[in-house]
Amino acid sequence: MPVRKSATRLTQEERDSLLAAVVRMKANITNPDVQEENQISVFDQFEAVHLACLNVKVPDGSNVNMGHQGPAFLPWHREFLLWFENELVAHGSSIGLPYWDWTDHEGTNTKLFTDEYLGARDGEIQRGYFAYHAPETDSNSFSKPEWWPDTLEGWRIKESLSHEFGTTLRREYIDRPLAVPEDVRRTMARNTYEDRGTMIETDPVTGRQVRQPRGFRNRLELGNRMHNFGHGWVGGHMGHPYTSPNDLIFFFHHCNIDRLWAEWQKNGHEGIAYYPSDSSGEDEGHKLNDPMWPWVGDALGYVPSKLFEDAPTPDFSSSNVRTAADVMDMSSLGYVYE
Ligand SMILES: [Cu+2]
Repeated sequence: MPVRKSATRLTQEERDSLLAAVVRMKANITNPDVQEENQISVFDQFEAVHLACLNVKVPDGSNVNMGHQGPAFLPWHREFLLWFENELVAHGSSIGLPYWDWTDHEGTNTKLFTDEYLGARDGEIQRGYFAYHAPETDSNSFSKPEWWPDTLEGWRIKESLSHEFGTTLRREYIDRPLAVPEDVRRTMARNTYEDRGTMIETDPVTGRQVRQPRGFRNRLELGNRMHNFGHGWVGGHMGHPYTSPNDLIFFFHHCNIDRLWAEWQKNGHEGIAYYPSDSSGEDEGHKLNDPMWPWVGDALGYVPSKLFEDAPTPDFSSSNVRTAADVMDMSSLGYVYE
C-alpha cells in the first residue's frame, strides 16, 4: 500500500527512489514508433490529459472544465493522482506520492526547492534533475546520479505542451507568505462541500477584511493561500492551468489538497451525502455518478477541445469508467497519508 508522506520529510533514500522513478517516467516514451514530435512520455501524458480536461465537449453538447471550478475538482484530481502514483510505483518508487505541506515554510524553502530535489525557484531551472540539460552536461554541473536514465538528455518540455513558458521548466520567485495553519483550519471548518456564496472575515496574515468562499471545495480551490495561490506562488509553468503538470511540484501540491479533503471527510463529512447529487444541477462530469473524462470508457459524445494541435493524449477507451462516487471513500483506493 503506497504511503504518502510530507515531501519535506522524506529520507534521502526515499527521495532518490521517488526522483529516479520520475525521471524514468520522463524517459519512458509510450509511442516510440510515431514521428518524434508526436511522441509522448509517461510523465508528459499527465500534462496532456490535464490540458485537455480544461475544455471537454460532453454528451449534452455543453463544454465543461472537467477538473476545476466545480465539485469534481477534488474527485477528478484524486483519480488523476492515483494514476500518477501507480506509474511512480511501476517505475520503481519505494514510496507513494508525497504531499507539499504549505504550512512547512522552512522545509519548502530549504529542502524542496533545492538542486538536489525540485530545483530552484528563480526563473529557468539550470541545475539539478529538472534542468534542460541532464546533470553533468552543458551548463548543469550538478553531479549525475547512477540512476539517471541513459536516454534522458534533460528535463525538456514538449513545444506543444509548453504554451508561452518555453521548453525549459521555469518558476518565478515571489515574495508572498505561504499558508499558515489558521488558513487551513478555516478551510477545514467549512461544513458544506459545495457553496458558491462568500463570507467576509479578517485575513489571518494581512489583518485585512477579505471575502472568502463559503463551501469547502470552493475555499480549498480558490481561497486565500490555498490551491490557486500555491500554483501562483511557484509560478512559471506551474502558474498556468495549461502547463502546471510539467512541474513535479504540481503533484505534491494536489496531493496536499487530496490529503486535506481526506481529513475533512474523516472529520464528519464522509460519503456521498457530502457531494452534489445527480439531481443537483451541477455541470455534467461534476455530479456524483457522472463519468469524469478521460475515464469514460468507450462512451461516445466526449470530445476534448484541441487547445493545441499535436498535443497527443493517451487512449482511455479500454479503461474503466470513473465517477466521483468511485473515489469518495479513500480507504478503498489503497493509499494512506502519514
Ligand atoms: Cu491545481
